[in-house]
Amino acid sequence: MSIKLTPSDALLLVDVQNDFCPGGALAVAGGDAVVPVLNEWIESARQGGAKVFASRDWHPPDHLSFADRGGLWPPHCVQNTPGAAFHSELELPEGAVVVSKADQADHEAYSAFDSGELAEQLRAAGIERLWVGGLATDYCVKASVLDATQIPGLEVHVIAAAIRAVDVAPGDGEAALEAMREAGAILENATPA
Ligand code: VGL
Ligand code: ZN
Repeated sequence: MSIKLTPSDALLLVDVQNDFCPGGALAVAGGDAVVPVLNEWIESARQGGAKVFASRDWHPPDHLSFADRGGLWPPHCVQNTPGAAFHSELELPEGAVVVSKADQADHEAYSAFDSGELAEQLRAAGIERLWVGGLATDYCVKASVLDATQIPGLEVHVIAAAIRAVDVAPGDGEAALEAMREAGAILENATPA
């Protein structure tokens, strides 16, 4: 099956940043493999007049999620560093809206919906279907998808081929898929037209 995107569709690219790709500070196995898949969806969005949103993890150097502050993670996605940049092969279209998150030192935010701005932008644009891919399945993709499923009238599709998990514990990625399905998201195997 192939999907044709329309102006009432939006694509949400979650944290496709260097630090989550091989060689990065918090590398996700196969993280860069989401890029060519997402580029196809981006092209389809361009052709169909769908909106494109790209979230980014955007931490200050003293973010509370970093190990030196007792957090879970090595320093990653520090604002204005190469690790925080989008993957260089990601073909972000003109007019893509960048959503920065977790940019306050004392607040963690895995969800692209954390600030409330994204939900408002989707509402204002009359978006009825949201297509989500990116990194990482078990953190920011999951948190964003779970929040999206709470928006009345929004159909949420997770692009199966365009997500990869951190898997801090084996099975975390699988559990995240189950949680997203349980919340009403559709795990999508279709390709874009
Ligand atoms: C993420 C761990 C820490 C993510 C962000 O984007 O999934 N994971 N910060
Ligand atoms: Zn982070």
